[in-house]
Amino acid sequence: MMTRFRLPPASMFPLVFLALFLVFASAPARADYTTRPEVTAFIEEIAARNKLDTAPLYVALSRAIYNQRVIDLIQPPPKRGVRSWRRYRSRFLDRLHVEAGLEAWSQYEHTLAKAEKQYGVPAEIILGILGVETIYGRNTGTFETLSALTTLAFDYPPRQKLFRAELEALFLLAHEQKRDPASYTGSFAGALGWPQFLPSSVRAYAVDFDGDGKIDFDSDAADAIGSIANYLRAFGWVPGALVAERARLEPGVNPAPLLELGFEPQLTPVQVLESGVRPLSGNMPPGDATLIDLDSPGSATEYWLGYRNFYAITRYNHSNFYAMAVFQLAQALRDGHDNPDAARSYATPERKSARKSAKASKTKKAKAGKAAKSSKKAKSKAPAKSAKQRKR
Ligand SMILES: [Ca+2]
Repeated sequence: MMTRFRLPPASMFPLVFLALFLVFASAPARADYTTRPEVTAFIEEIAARNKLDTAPLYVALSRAIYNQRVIDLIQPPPKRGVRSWRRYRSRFLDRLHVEAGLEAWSQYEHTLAKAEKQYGVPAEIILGILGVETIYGRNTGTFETLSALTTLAFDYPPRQKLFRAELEALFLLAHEQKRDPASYTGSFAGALGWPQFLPSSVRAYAVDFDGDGKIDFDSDAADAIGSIANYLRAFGWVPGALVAERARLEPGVNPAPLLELGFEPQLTPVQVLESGVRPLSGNMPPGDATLIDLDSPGSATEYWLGYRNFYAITRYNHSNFYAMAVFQLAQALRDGHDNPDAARSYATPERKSARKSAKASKTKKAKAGKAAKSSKKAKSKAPAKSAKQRKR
């Protein structure tokens, strides 16, 4: 085992020293961002725009440290895997999220009720977002926000505009909150605390919901709850209206032009029906809708109609998968809250159905009839659930 520690032959020394020199020579250049002209220009610009002193900005940015992991995480994977709604859903619709969500519901019942009353956003939707974002404060992220945002603002050109704006917002937030800009932690992309607001969203939409005189996303669930409700309301949440429901396409309908319309509901109820889309419930609610497709390899595409409130959830994260996971986790929590026995059975449907389908495919020929029966049963459950949702 001594070979591991054997010194390189003498002829290798110059190369070793060259390598070490390169490592140490490049490190300080990265370590101090304020040696870079684009960083000093940024400091002068935001100081002038916001009437801030430049000195604390220089101090803060000289302490920001390049983080390679932030760059690795922000980049899209080199081989983009096939998107799978089923796989995505199973990350959030599991026992952990449902149980933690019900626990949070009982723990923060009064705050959730107050938020629902004030902003019209149901408790389960707020909990759905908190669950998908951080499992109720358990995974708020350990990245030092100043360094993460500085890395993205100056060493990730594709998104530099967004992240320079967020870095500016972080300085303003720290100034307003009388905090050290280096005292914030969160996700690799600069999202903060329980609800994972970017600094600009904290400044625009966060509320001090427990009235203790400060906004605290690190340990104060009440501020997170009130701020999520305020955010959704600001993005058009309609109290008492539907979020989304399953739909089917009439035979021969090409969904592509409808899907191209994007996130924002633009189709009137009449246009939805004329284009050959049918809500499984049979009736179109008032208000505009958009068609949503949820693809999973090896399964038929699920179609849904998303309404204004679904759109509001996509403003939190611009993704149909995200908004649908929030909505379905919310439904599971509502079911579990209203009927604790249902919660126990709901907590593991993914595993149950996965076991069922694995079994069914193994003995596909022998039990073809039985498998068809069970999948029919699973399908017939969906409209029943959305009917329940509609009542709310
Ligand atoms: Ca507070």
